[in-house]
Amino acid sequence: MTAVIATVRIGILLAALCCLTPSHVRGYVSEAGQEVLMKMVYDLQKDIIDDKKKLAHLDMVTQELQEENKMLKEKLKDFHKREEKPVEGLNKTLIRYRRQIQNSPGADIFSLASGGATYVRWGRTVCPSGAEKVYNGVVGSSWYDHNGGGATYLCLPHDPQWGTVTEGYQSKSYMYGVEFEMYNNDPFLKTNVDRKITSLQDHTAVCAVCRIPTRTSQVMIPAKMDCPASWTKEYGGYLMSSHHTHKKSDFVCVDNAPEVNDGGVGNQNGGLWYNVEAACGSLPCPSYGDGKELTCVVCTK
Ligand SMILES: [Ca+2]
Ligand SMILES: [Ca+2]
Repeated sequence: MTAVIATVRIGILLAALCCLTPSHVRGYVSEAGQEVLMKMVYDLQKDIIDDKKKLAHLDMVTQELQEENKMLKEKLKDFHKREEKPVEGLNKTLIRYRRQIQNSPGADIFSLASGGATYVRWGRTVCPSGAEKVYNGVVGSSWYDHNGGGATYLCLPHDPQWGTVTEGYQSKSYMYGVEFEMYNNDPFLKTNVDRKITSLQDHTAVCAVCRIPTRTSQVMIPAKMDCPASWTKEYGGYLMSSHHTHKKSDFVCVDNAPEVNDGGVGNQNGGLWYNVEAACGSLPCPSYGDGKELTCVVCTK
């Protein structure tokens, strides 16, 4: 636009000067003055012509650059189109091959390179199909009302090995067994306990440490019963944790149909497991709902 305006202005000036001849200035200035003036006019006309040429050249360069820019944009668009399709296809092929490998006989050979994935199956003594059991045991934690000690739940083996032992209590940090505290709220299936058991109340909790040799990642997802696409569900159940008036602990995913340690039944109250219920407020409702028992699922990939 600036170039166009400049061209128009120069055009007008040129038109005015092109008609200026010695006869126009004769009679107003001396002969010498006329000569100087005409030379100046001549030089100015020459400069204007040069500038016009330069402007025309700049117009041409601008036009060329605009065309080149348009062409580059088109090329970039084509490039993106060509690149997206193969990457998408490769991802799908990779997922398909990974599944084939994981499900093929002798797939555990690949675990030598991959390392496998481990997780605790809270509430069970056995591991899901495809997983190997590292060991099973009973659940341990701090006393439900002690301020200190550990805040996590541990899967304690049945056959502990001891180092140097000093009989009697000296250290002031303790480990207790964990039992279910259900009130009248027991969402668990009873398919893995004695038929006479109608509630898990006061039953000692068990656990198993499991390893999936053919997968390398594991995650516990709260408030879900299914795993994301391309992940394998190991087990699902309900979230449990300590009572809100007791001391803080972590949240664990307890199997949907727990087993219990029959020898450990009784209201002994070491560590205590309570079902975790949703509470609306900062938690978005109605996706969540007041008093609903939160589910959970453990997935591997
Ligand atoms: Ca109890
Ligand atoms: Ca409830």
